[in-house]
Amino acid sequence: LSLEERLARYVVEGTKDGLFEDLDEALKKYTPLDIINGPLMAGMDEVGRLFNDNQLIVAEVLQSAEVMKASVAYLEPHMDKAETHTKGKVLLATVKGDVHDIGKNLVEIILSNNGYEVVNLGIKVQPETLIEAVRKEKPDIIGLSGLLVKSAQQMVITAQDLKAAKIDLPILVGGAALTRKFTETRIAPEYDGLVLYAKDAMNGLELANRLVN
Ligand code: B1M
Repeated sequence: LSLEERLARYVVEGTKDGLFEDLDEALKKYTPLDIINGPLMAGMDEVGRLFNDNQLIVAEVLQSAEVMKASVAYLEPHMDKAETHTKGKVLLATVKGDVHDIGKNLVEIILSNNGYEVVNLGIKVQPETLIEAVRKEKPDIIGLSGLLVKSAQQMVITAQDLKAAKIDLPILVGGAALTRKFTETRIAPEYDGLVLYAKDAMNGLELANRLVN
């Protein structure tokens, strides 16, 4: 197998035997983000497919998630860090009912490596918890992540609840179940402030940079 195929395989098989040596090897050729968005994500997509086909059980997907998390943690010190003043504060959450946090945590790493102060509220965050945190932390941007189809709907509800609480800070949304179209036609109309869709973590950083400048 090629290096790229081996990297994807660690994720699919949920094994770390040889993983870190291969990550070191990959770092000679690729940037950390290219490794994550390329072979590791390809592995995760395969896991999603196999799971959908009932060829994997949740416990196995959890092991794959563990490999992904360990890889991201291993690569993190190698990522570019901007030596800048604090650009702004971002409150991050995976929405109510959703436990997926690998993408959100990647967004946290990328934002904090690029001058943002990030308050990560974790997973299954109820709108009320988010509203309380907005009042306490006074962020510049609210970032919401969700991977389930029902999470997209939950973002609509969250936007309505934020609006009812008279909050109109920019919201950045991302996650596999979302699209730009859904964001623009279903979430944004329910909210007074801006709602922007980020297709990946880097795009999240670009949008955040545009928002705070
Ligand atoms: Co689940 N899961 N899962 N899962 N899981 C999916 C999402 C699914 C598509 C798999 C499938 O069936 N093909 C499917 C959703 C179906 C649907 O609703 N359409 C699914 C399901 C069904 C479920 C359960 C319901 C399974 C069950 O229990 N029967 C259950 C849900 C529990 C719940 O949430 N209430 C469940 C559980 C789990 C595990 C716990 C086992 C595990 C998560 C572990 C964890 O996160 N700690 C898991 C995993 C790993 C996946 C897949 C395989 C991989 C997700 C992932 O981590 N990708 C996933 C299939 C897939 O996506 N291919 C699947 C890697 C990550 C880096 O990508 O999070 O998309 P992602 O983030 C991307 C972008 O989306 C974006 O940036 C990142 C890239 O740079 N992004 C943002 C994300 N958030 C952002 C926020 C931003 C900006 C960008 O700004 C704020």
